[in-house]
Amino acid sequence: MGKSTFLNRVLGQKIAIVSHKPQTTRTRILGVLHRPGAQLVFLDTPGIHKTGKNRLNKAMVGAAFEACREVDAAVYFVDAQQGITPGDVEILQKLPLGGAPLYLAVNKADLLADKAALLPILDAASKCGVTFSEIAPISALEGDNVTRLVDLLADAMPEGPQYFPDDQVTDQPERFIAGEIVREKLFTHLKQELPYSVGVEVESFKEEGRVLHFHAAIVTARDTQKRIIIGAGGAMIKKIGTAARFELEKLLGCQVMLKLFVKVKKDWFDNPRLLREMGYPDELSDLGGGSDDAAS
Ligand SMILES: Nc1nc2c(ncn2[C@@H]2O[C@H](COP(=O)(O)OP(=O)(O)O)[C@@H](O)[C@H]2O)c(=O)[nH]1
Ligand SMILES: [Mg+2]
Repeated sequence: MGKSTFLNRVLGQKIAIVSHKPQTTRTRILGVLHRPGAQLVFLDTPGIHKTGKNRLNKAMVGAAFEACREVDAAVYFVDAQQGITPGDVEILQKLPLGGAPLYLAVNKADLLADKAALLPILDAASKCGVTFSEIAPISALEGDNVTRLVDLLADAMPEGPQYFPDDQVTDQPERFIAGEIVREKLFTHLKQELPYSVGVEVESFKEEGRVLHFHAAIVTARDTQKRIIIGAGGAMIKKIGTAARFELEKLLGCQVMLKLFVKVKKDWFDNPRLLREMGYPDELSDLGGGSDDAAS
């Protein structure tokens, strides 16, 4: 839907990983936008999707719902090619926003050949029974209308203290972001369902001189998956490692020595201890039940 793409675009810097597969984001990602005289704190969340599969999935949906309780405004994302579905309306009615204003972003407007196709979507959204403060067609990827939406959000914010120092963009430690970048490359390079059963555990993240030594374990559930991730003669893990290293060096501005290995831990995505170790807080929720994505 483009929630993470939107956050990165707003901050002008990549802090949330993105892929063409749904449910790439597994945790709540906080990003701080500094504007003269104002500070906007964004929470990017996993998409809200049908749960019931495993503990990780429930924790992901739980994180999205929990984030709603903390915010002064929320933006729900739909795809301009799909419009607002009955599943969206069902989720929207359940969001625990406590009266905080709700905005609808109709994203990927760039993919519509004819902008007139937006009109029936905007019409349907305004009649769906949910009250939106604004329905905004945007392109998170190309930036169309993004600043205008952020301006509206800024106007909706209450006065408050400065929560973060001027130079802080996120609350995620660099070592977690580094692990996320490896996970993004797994989503990019592995086919179909495999990335969903893979996690990344950062084993060490140390600067020595001007070189960053970064060791991470790719955690998977089965030996067959391990073999695919390693690939023939190690080709796949090499490709993933090279892509991750390239991006990390760009992000951190230093040389990175990256070591990746693959571990098999059966049912790690149902194991509370392993989930916690990999940075997935255990906010279980069964509130989900629709099909699409939300963000706040
Ligand atoms: N064409 C187009 N693609 C987009 C746009 N926003 C996001 N995407 C793509 O949609 C996919 C999902 O984006 P992502 O930000 O990971 O969505 P999330 O799951 O809601 O966080 C990625 O392949 C993005 O490049 C947009 O405005 N236009
Ligand atoms: Mg995301």
